[in-house]
Amino acid sequence: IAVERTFLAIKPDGVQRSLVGEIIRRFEAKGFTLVGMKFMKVSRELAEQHYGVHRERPFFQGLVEFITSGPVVAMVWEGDGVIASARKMIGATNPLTAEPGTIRGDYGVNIGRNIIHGSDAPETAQQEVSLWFKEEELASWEPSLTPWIKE
Ligand code: YYY
Ligand code: MG
Repeated sequence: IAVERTFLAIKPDGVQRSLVGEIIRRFEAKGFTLVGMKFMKVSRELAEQHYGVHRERPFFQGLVEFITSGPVVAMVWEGDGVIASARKMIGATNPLTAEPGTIRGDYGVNIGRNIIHGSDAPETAQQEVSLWFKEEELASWEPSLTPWIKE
């Protein structure tokens, strides 16, 4: 069976605040595998597609403005249970209520500046991976540490 994959993006605030290394470090240290990454400006079209489910919400315009306001780090990570686990590591949507120890809980105070995006379910993970990455931009590889990370 195919390995589980999720889409993560360090938002413009995470990049501006120099949290890129710290955030990647957490997922590496956890034992997940990076299979795709790009540093990029997000077009309005991509932002609107990515956040399409929120189109009717009052915060939508501001969210699109924010996500297109500066470069982001778009990534695909692989591993058993990575979708739900990454959401836990990211923490609740509002950083003020996110638990300490989570990325949002440790580094944020405002719902509109919550540092990182992570896919919320298998269907959205698949959609978001293919929205942001072409198949040839993803590199599957077998880390030599695997036997030390899972039995
Ligand atoms: O998946 P997650 O990022 O935790 O939250 P969503 O409910 O999908 O909302 C997407 C995004 O929208 C959120 O990360 C911040 C922003 N947002 C907001 O600015 N104000 C809200 N009341 C809800 C969400
Ligand atoms: Mg969401």
